[in-house]
Amino acid sequence: MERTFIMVKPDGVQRNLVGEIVSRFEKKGFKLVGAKLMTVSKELAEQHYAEHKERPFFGELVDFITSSPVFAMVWEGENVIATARQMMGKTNPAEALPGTIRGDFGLTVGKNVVHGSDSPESAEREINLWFKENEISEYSKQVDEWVY
Ligand code: RTP
Ligand code: MG
Repeated sequence: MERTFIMVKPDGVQRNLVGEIVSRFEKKGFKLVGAKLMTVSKELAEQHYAEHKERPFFGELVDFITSSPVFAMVWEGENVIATARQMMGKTNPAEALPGTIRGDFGLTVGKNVVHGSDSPESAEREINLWFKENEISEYSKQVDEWVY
């Protein structure tokens, strides 16, 4: 079953949106297999956003993500990587459709509430970067047979 890395960014935690965001993925039918509130080190932030290190906003991005705790999660389900990206909406909240997380709650490109892996390769890299093996729980739910 596919897994993805989702993170409520510092603005989302500060604005009390953790429950709302968890709830959306839960209600969709995805399974939460890992979660933790954590303060991000500069090293982890730089590794996470390594693909953007030549971009002019890289410094700001690292400063922002380390400025206050984030809520890091691993979600599991069929096609969860692409579907979670749809549920998050476009990077720029001004372009994100109503009904998406960024469309409903995001304010600016920098403060766009949530992060989600953008491909199977990113998902694998990010899950391994953020979570130890013993922080992820494999389990079955009664509801599974109703979902798939
Ligand atoms: P994310 O990685 O956070 O899930 O967002 P994304 O895939 O939709 O967007 P990405 O291109 O990976 O950019 C990562 C984050 O960098 C910030 N950003 N700022 N100032 C700018 O022009 C700019 N462009 C991107 C955003 O916070 C974006 O989420
Ligand atoms: Mg990205």
